[in-house]
Amino acid sequence: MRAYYFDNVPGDQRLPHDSGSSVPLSTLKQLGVHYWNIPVSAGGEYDVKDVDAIAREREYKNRDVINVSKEGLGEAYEGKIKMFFEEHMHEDEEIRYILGGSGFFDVREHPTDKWIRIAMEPGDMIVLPAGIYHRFTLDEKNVIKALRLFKDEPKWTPYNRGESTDTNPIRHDYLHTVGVGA
Ligand code: KMT
Ligand code: NI
Repeated sequence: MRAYYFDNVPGDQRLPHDSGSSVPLSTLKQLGVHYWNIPVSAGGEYDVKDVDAIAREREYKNRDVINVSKEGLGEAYEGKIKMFFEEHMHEDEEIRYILGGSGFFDVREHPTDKWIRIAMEPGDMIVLPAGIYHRFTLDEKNVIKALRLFKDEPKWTPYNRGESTDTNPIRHDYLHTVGVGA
């Protein structure tokens, strides 16, 4: 994993858009983003006990696997790719553990509103807190496979950023948690 400020240069979302300015884990932590590395072998194997330990501690009772690629998503591919890259929030955490391929999660820094790009590779596990504005894109390899963890029912409804998300109570709670207030 490497995190850096997005360069804001117009062009293909799949390019790195690396401004050259790295973002430390401590900054991500302040934004409520959690990160772990649990190694994944070249064959895609990992130690399930390590994932179970995090799942137990954080009460993620369920999990499934998503394959974001043309093959994995079929008809839904173009629509999903577009939806993932719209700036949005969720009313629950978004937890992803990368098993194969790679891609970028962009999260909004608060209060600067700068994009931080998080380059994810196999072994990287991330928790985006409920209420954070974010988006996702594949990189130029066009494939990522991830384990998704969730508490009960998956609540991944994306709420695109706008007036109604700015007043969403979960967003409000998030801003209080990061300590800058709404
Ligand atoms: C999401 O909700 O943005 C995704 O599931 C993206 C693909 S998982 C790396
Ligand atoms: Ni999301």
